[in-house]
Amino acid sequence: MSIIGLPSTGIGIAHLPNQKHRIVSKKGTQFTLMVCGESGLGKSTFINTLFATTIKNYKIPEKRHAKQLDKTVDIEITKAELEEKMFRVNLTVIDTPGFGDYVNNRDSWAPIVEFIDDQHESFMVQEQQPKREGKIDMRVHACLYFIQPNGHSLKPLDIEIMKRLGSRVNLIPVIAKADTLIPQDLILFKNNIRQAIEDYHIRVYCCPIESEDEHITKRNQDIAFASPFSIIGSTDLVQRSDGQQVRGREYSWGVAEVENEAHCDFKKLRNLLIRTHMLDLLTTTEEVHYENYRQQQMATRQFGEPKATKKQENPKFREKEEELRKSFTTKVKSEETRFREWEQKLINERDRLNKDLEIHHSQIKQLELELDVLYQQASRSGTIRR
Ligand SMILES: Nc1nc2c(ncn2[C@@H]2O[C@H](COP(=O)(O)OP(=O)(O)OP(=O)(O)O)[C@@H](O)[C@H]2O)c(=O)[nH]1
Ligand SMILES: [Mg+2]
Repeated sequence: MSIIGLPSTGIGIAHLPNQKHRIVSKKGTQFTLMVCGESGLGKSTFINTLFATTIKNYKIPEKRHAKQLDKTVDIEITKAELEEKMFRVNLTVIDTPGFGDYVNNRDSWAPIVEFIDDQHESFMVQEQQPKREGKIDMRVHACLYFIQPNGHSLKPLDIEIMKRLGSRVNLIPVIAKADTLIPQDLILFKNNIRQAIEDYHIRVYCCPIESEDEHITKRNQDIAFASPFSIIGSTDLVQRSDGQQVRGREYSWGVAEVENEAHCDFKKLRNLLIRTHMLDLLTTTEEVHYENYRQQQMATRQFGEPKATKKQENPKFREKEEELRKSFTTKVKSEETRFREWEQKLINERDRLNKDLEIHHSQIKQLELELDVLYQQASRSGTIRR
């Protein structure tokens, strides 16, 4: 991890309201961002894009931070230190494996929810220690939930996961790969998502709007109006028709630009996260989400009592278990069939032997009768005595 000076536009902490700014700037702060959502929606690409566009004066930002772009299989943590006018932000970005890889997707979110709870738990335990300095704080301040750009609305799995996340963390829904939707469809899609969020009572992060400064109120309104934020991710520099090099994705019809507000809301989202609303995200995490967790735990546990380990099942293990159970059942069934066939064979053999026995019995009877007749004839003729 290295200290990286920011360009003059900075991360904006220097513009925060004075009092709060003084408190935070004294110590520097820890800001943790998490991305999650279905597999292949561009979460890892977004992280690379964020680093590449935020830390502008690093010589080769791609080389410094670029994550290998293949399927993310484990929770991955990337850290960077940002500095502006003597103010430090320790930025932590948490990449998570996408859902959608399991036969049974229902619990694929479990490790993510568990991770968020674990950070609250770990902070709470550290607060309960006699020595509270040097606490390690990885509580998630903002969780970006990537929505597939299907043009319809949220899927049942999205709704289920977003509900669970929204009650634990500042949840920020984003529309992935906005370059794949035409502008009219994007507007309709946004409206449908907003409606679903309302209908299903999903709790999402709403930034405060009112301010004494008119410009700030207007800016906040623009940010709030843009949600769910549409994003385009790319670290590639491509050439626009006017010859300018921009970050974006090249198509036969032109270039989809990451930082062009007419193409997507990446810039608004980045501003919200690390410029205009970072402090609000920090305070709501502390005062709302962490406090909720603390109160819930305190209601069921004694002070200092360890958390009851209700181990969440890992979906991968569950699949394996399901596979084993199926193969076991098939084996038992085939053994049972084999046993029944063998039993049937024995019964048939027994019947055959019984029949043979009967035949032999009747033959013996017949022979005895014949013998009797012979005796009678012989005794009549006086030759044989019985
Ligand atoms: N069209 C388009 N493609 C994108 C965008 N962002 C990423 N991609 C592409 O989508 C593919 C998957 O990107 P990743 O960043 O690996 O996706 P992910 O969400 O991290 O996937 P998992 O790690 O499997 O969960 C890559 O080929 C990216 O180049 C985008 O904004 N638009
Ligand atoms: Mg990934």
